[in-house]
Amino acid sequence: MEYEKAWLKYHRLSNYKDCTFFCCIYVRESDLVIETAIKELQLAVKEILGIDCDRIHNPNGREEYNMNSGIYFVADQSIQKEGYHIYAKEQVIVIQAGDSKGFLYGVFELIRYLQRNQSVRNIDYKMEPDIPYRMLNHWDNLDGSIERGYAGNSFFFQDNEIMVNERTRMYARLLASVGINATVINNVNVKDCATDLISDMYFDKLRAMASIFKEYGIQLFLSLNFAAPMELGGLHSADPLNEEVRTWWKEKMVEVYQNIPNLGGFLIKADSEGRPGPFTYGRTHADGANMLAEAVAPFEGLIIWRCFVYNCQQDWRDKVTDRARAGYDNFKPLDGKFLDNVILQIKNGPMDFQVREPITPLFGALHHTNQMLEVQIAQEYTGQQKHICYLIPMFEQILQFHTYLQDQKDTIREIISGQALNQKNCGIAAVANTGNDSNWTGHDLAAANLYGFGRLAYQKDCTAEDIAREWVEVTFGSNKEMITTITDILMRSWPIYEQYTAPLGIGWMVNPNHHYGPNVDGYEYDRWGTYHRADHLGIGVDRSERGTGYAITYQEPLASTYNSVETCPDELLLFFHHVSYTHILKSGKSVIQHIYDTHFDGVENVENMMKALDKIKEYLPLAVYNRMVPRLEEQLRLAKEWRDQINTYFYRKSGIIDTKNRTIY
Ligand code: GCW
Repeated sequence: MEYEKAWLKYHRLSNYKDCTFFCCIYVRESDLVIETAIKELQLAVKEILGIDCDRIHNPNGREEYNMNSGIYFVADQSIQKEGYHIYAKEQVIVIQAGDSKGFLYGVFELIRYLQRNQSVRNIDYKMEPDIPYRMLNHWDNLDGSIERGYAGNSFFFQDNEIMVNERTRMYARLLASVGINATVINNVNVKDCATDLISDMYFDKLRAMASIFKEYGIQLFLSLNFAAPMELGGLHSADPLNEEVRTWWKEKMVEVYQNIPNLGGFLIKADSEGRPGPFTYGRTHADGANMLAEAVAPFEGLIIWRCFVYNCQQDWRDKVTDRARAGYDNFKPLDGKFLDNVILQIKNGPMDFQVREPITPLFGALHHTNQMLEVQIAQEYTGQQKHICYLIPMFEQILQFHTYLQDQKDTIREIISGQALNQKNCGIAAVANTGNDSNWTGHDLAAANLYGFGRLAYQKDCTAEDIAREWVEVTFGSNKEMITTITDILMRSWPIYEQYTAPLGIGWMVNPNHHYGPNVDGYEYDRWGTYHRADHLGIGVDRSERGTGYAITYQEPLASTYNSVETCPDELLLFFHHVSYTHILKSGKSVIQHIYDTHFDGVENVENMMKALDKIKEYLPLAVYNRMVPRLEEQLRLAKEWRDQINTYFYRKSGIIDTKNRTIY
C-alpha cells in the first residue's frame, strides 16, 4: 500500500528570511537518537529551504560557540528528561536538552517553525514534558484486521505475519514528531496467534521493529493474554498465585527480554468482555497484575493493567447494577496493593468513549496507585472517521478536570503526570485511529486527532485550538482563510456531533456491534449495561443516591453537584438523573425542546461546515478534497438520519410538539 507523509510532507519555502541559521549543525555528543535528530533536521532543511545542512563535530560543547552561524546541540543536565530549550543568539540557534530525546523533540519543534514560515531570529522556547508515558494503543489483530479501525487494515500485521518496512519507519517519525514515546501494536483482545507474539515465532520481527522505534525514542509494548500459561504453555491453570504459573511467566519473560531487549512491557485486558483474568481463580486484579510485574521487573518492564472491568451480562430489568460504577467498585478497594511497575489504565469516562460522559470517579479515588488515562482517537462512537470530530477539546477538558482528590494538584493532568502523588510510572494512552489507508486516518481531518493527541500530551501549555491551527498549517500550508476555516471547523466539530446524536450525556442510542448510526433502543434491552430508560413521561438514568448511588462515588463538591438535579450540569443531566420531558434546563429550555432544537441545529451546522469547506477547497490538495467529499456527504446523510430518528422517537414517546413546528415524523 502507498502511504503519504501526513504532516511531515514538507513544502518548499522560497522566501524564508532566516536561512543563514540553517547552514550547519554543530554536535558534540552523539547516540542513536541524536543521530535521528540530526538526520531529521537535515532532511527538513533540505526539503523546506533547499539547503544542505552540514553536520560538524563540535569538540568544545557547551557555551563555546565560535559564533559561526549554525545550530548547536548542547547537552544540559538542568533540563528535564525529554525536554529542550531552543534559543537564538546572534547567528546561532542553540538546542539545549537534558537527554537525547530532548534533542529529537527540540528538532521537530524547530522544524515546525520552518513549516509555518516563522522567524527563528528571536526564538527562545523551553518545554519540559510533564507526562512520562505518552502512548498509542493499537487494536490491530494479527490477521490484519483492526478492531474499531476506520482507516483500512493494519500496517503492522498481515496474514499472521509481522511487517517491518519503510512504513514502520514513517510511522515512528510521525509519532516522534509529536512527542509520542511508547506504542502497543496489538489489540488488547489477545486471541489466537496474538498469544504467540511472546514466542520465538515472532521474536525476530519484533526485535527489528523495536529497534526502529528505538531510533525515534519510542518503546514497543505488547498486549498480553492472561491465559497464556494455558494456551501457550500447556498448563492447566493461569492462577496468579499458583507457583507453576508464576514460574512459567518468569521464565517466559527471561526468554522474551533476551530476544526483544528494548521492550517496554505489556498491556493487559483481564476479566473484561470475555477475556480471561484472575477472577476465574477467585483472585484479585492486584494478584494478577503483581504476578506479571514481578516477572518483568528484572528487565525494568511495566505492566499496564486496564480498569475496563464490568459485568457485560447484565439483565436490562435490573436497575440496581450500574456499569458506570464498575471501575470504581472493582479498583478502589485495591488502592495501594499494586507493585510500583504496575500502572492502572483508566478510560476517561465510566462507560465507554461516548461523545459526552462525566470523568470517571476512579481518578479521584486512588491515592497510592500509578495511573494512566486512556482516551480513544479511533472514532468508534464519534463518527468512525467519516464524520469530522476533533477530540482534542474534549481531552483538554478531561486533563484540566479537578477531581478533588486533595486540596492542591488534583487535576487529571497532575495525576497522570505523577505530580499529584509523586509518581514516575504514569501516562496517557490513546486508542489509535490509524490504518494502512494512504493518508493513515481515513478522513484527512482525523489526522488532527493523532497529531493533537501527541502534542497535547507532550506540551502542557498549548490549547486544543493552538494545536488545531498548528496542524492545519503544517499540513496544508499558509493561506490565512484556509487556516481559519479549517481550524474553526475542527473546533466546532465535537459540539456539532454532540448536537445531532444522543442528547444530554445519555450516550449510546447506536446500532449494536458496529456502533455506527442511530438506534435509540439498540442497546435498551441488551446485556451491556447501557440504558436510557425512556418512557412516555421522561428519560435518563437515576444515578443519584436515590438511584444507583454512582453520583456520590465522587469527591466533594462533585458528589453533591452531580447528585442533585438542580446543580447537575445540563450536558450530563440524563447521565445522572431521570427527568421529565418538560423539566426546564439551566438554559431555560425544556428537555424535549432541547432535544428538538439541537438536532435541527446539528444538521444545519453540518451543512454550513460543508459550504465553508467548499469555499476554501482550492487551497487543499485535490486528492485530499476528493477523499473528503464522500465523507462529508455521508456525515450529512447520517446527521439527518440521527436528527429524524431521535426527534421522531421522542415526539412519539412524549406526544409533545416542537414549539417551532418543524418536520418530525
Ligand atoms: O467497548 C469496547 C469496544 C471494544 C473494545 C473494548 C475495550 C478492544 O467496543 O471493541 O475492545 O471497548 O476497550 O476493551
